[in-house]
Amino acid sequence: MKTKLPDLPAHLITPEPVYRARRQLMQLGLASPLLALAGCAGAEDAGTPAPAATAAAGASGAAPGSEELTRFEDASSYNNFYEFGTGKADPARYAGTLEPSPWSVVVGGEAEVTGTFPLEDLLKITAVQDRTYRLRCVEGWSMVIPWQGLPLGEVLKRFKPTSRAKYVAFTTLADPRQMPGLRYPSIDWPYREGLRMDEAMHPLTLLATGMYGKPLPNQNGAPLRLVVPWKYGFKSIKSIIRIDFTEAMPPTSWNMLQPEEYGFYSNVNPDVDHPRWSQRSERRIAGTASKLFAERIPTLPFNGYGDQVAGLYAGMDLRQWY
Ligand SMILES: Nc1nc2c(c(=O)[nH]1)N[C@H]1C(S)=C(S)[C@@H](COP(=O)(O)O)O[C@H]1N2
Ligand SMILES: [Mo]
Repeated sequence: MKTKLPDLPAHLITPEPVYRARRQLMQLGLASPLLALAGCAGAEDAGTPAPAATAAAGASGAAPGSEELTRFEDASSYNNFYEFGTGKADPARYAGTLEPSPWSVVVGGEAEVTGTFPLEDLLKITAVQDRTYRLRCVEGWSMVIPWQGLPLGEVLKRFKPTSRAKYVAFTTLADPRQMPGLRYPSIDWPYREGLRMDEAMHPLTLLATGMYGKPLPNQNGAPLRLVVPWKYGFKSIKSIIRIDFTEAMPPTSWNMLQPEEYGFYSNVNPDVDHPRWSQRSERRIAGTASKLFAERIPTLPFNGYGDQVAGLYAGMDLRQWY
């Protein structure tokens, strides 16, 4: 059942102590916005700092290179959000026109409870948690981001999916008035993603509402985005307006565009190269490095979360189901 996969440092699998985000923000001179944790009820009591966890992180030896947090400035200025353009700086430059409030999400498909739900109601389902995760883009860069959000599974349970619900499909807003990138047919809008039900219910899967102790910046997918840390970044769909429970595997944007390059599963896998990019290694955008990209580090199977998620794919050929 358990394959031999490297352990992930404890600080990346336990809820991130709030002190760390606070320390980071103090370094940035942003300590005060933390006090305005809108809709972030659970964040303050998510956990007391655990010195043991910090020690374990350093001692595990499994961390390739630095596990420093990516700087907030980098995580919010080097983005992929094609609805605002395909350049890395475009989302930060143009996402000011996105209106994350008021916001509602349509829940449909194979569930007993369906309808249109104001974001505030979704946020009442369960407490916001702190989760620091690696985000690995298929382009070969990665970040370490302290997110705040709701475990997706806790939210989905509330809608009582039926036994026919095998997958969950997610859809991003597609409003040309708010999103200048929709002018270009870079993607068949709206941006779509999907997970198998057990992936969606997995405790690591997060519906993020904030990062670094602040509401999500528009360019990072305000007000609600998915974070699936063991999959390539493009699975982490931004600015979600629709969640559908489906019986069939749902179409997903990158798979529709380039099926040979992007599979449905898209689990981080150094052994399966993207036709245009090797997935063996990555450049971490992190911490105190004076340059944007740190040195190249090896990419880990399932982005380092294999001990928690490899079981979801037991018996599957991961080359075939890339
Ligand atoms: N709606 C939407 N979601 C999206 C994207 C996008 O273009 N549109 N880009 C994806 C890709 S390729 C990555 S790597 C991550 C980047 O998230 P970040 O900008 O918060 O680091 O968002 C993903 N989610
Ligand atoms: Mo990406």
